[in-house]
Amino acid sequence: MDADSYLAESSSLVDRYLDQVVPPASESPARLHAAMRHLLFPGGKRLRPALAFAGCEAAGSPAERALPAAAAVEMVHTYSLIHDDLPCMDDDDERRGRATVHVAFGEAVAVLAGDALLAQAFEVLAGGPAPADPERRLAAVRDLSIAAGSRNLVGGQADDLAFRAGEGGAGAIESIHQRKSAALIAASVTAGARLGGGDPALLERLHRFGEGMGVAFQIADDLLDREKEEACSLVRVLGAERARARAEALLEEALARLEDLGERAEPLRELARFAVRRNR
Ligand code: GRG
Repeated sequence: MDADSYLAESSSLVDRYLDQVVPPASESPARLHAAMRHLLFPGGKRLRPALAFAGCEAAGSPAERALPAAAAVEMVHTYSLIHDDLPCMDDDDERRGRATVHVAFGEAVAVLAGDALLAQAFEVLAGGPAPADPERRLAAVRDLSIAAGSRNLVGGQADDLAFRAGEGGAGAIESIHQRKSAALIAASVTAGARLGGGDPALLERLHRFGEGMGVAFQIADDLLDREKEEACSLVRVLGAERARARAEALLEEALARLEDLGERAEPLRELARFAVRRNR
């Protein structure tokens, strides 16, 4: 099992499911539904769904059981990308190799498409057809709400927008990475493991694994995107070499959290190595 084939399988599994649960572009309001689908398909690497499947397997269950979690985390991620690209935030024209949603559909529709994806992610997680006891569903809904809220994704984005180079060092930057990207990564793993029946001790370990690999993933993203010259980037304050070393150290710590889990955690290990050492 290598990360590329796991990601490819995860994509086809989650894409079929997403296609069923996200309203068709033919359904009214058609322009809104087309906008919701615009960035969702064909999508990106589908790393977060893959992490939900791998979390489920680490808990000893077949990956399919995590489908509602896998779809929900990708919907939240896609909403965050749509809003991040808006003129009032990063003002980007291109994402995932195509026009951003506000460029293709206008700003108001892009805001609404993001809003709808966020809301419907919770509908999918709470109500999808795969079997899981209601308490586990509820806990997964709570994990995802916490990751998406003002203490994590939205708050991290707020601090990122306000961040000025020179006003914060590596610690402040890692705190933003932690909230803006690692929290959703960690919630992807734990929501999948919850639907897979993971016990509290495993969930705690997986959460810490996800947080560490999530920060390392964001550092890798900054290394890939060096020409953007982001203010909130560890590469800017530490230089590329030390930033890469920090990402590797975080990866090793994260992998240590999976010790003793044997073969069933192999997909998580492979995905973590991919996320930190990738070139895309
Ligand atoms: C607007 C609430 C709100 C949040 C925005 C997602 C985000 C926060 C900003 C986008 C820019 C960015 C660098 C975010 C950090 C997370 C990250 C590296 C996103 C890109 O994730 P990938 O590489 O993308 O998994 P694909 O397209 O492959 O899914």
